[in-house]
Amino acid sequence: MALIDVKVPDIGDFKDVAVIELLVKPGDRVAVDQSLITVESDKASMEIPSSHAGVVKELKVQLGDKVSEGSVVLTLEAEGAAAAAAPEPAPAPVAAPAVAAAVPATAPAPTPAEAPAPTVAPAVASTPAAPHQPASAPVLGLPHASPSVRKFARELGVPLAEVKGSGPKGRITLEDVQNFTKAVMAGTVQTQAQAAHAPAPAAGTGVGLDLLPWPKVDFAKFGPIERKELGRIKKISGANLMRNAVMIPAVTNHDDADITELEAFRVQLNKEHEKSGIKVTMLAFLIKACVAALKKFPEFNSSLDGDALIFKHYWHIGFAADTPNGLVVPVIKHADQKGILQISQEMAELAKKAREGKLGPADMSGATFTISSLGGIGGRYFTPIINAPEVAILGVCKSQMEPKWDGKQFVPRLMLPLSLTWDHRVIDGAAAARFNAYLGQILADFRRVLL
Ligand code: CAO
Repeated sequence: MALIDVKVPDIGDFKDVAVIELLVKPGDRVAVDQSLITVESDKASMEIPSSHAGVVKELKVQLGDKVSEGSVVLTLEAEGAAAAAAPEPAPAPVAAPAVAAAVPATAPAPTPAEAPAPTVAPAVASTPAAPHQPASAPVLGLPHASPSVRKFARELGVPLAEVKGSGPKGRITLEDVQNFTKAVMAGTVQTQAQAAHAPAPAAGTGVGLDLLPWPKVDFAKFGPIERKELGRIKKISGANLMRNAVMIPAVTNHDDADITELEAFRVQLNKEHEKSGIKVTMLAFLIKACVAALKKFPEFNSSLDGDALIFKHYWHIGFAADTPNGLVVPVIKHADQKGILQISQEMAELAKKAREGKLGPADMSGATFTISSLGGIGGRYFTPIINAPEVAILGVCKSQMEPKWDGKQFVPRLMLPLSLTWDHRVIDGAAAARFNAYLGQILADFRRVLL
């Protein structure tokens, strides 16, 4: 094994720059171009890459040492071709530090008060310093932080450019990243990516909703009152509903489906299965019909992931259930693989569990689409709120006999009101209208489910 001295390569005009970070220690195995130390002048910081691959034997610098081109950083037990060859270090890597690029040679160096010292080290700590750039191409505005802080930020997904540094010359410290993360979690700070997905600001204002404070009224002034805390489910679902209502650009399409024949079939089915104890309601047919529509229009069975869509190749249908404690959404898993009777039976079991407050997290997770049926209660149409991260929800109201023109005369038809709410970031109005129309066709002639 050959011992090699790894030296500071050509770093332009900079001499006697301070070592501010040691990125490796004796015993570490390093690759060619892996960053070994960070040095900092009064204008920039940069990482010094390794010229060889091997195992670190001894560090020749300490924090605070001043180094220049040619200073020995460490000795390395070289591996591979370098070990067999002469132990002379390789010439300065192409990845010479870009410190010169940060401050154009002809431009006067900005004072700390004018501009924060730019950090020219690359965003990825394990990547060597950026190639030497022409002095006319300044790389300003990159976050000023050590590689370990940048690595930490990267692991947490923290956009460093948005973190305010509290260290010398605005340097971003580990604590700055931690504090930023806490603030985002607490909702007191929003990242630019979050803001991009947040609702548009009110007219004439900057970023954010800029809403009036909630009205504070002393109700007791007007009559007797009683205060009751919200139940656990209401508290949890309230926060979710609020987020979904505010963050999703939702649109609702209303339509009607002719279920005259389907209702007759349902009544017939219930007569045949009277003894089995299974009761088939319209909701079971709706679940099956929705699966068919979701298969035809897959974006309705997707979720947004940043700028991408995740298409799910499974069809788990949630259904809103009204319970004494509040609204819950149990999920029929793999509804595509189940028949009407099995779906009806599972729905009855889940609805019973829901009313008894016995649903577990597994019963309520994994939905790809939700149906909220008020059919057993009444109403015409409503605008259900999408259950994020799903992208659409179907609201159903009570069916009614209505006169329909068949071309020659008015005939009584049983019409089911449908209200489809969809996320306009994912779905367009035309697709929503087609989805409803297709759903209507299936409900009007359920044989189409087989197609
Ligand atoms: N049109 C006309 N009648 C309907 C119907 C419809 N669209 N849907 C159901 N019905 C009838 C049923 O056939 C049943 O009639 P019978 O008692 O004569 O047999 C009756 O209404 C009651 O049905 P159901 O509500 O017990 O059964 P379901 O399968 O339709 O619904 C469940 C089950 C759990 C979804 C329902 O009980 C429930 O909780 N619905 C409320 C959902 C809700 O709150 N949504 C709003 C969310 S937003 O706040």
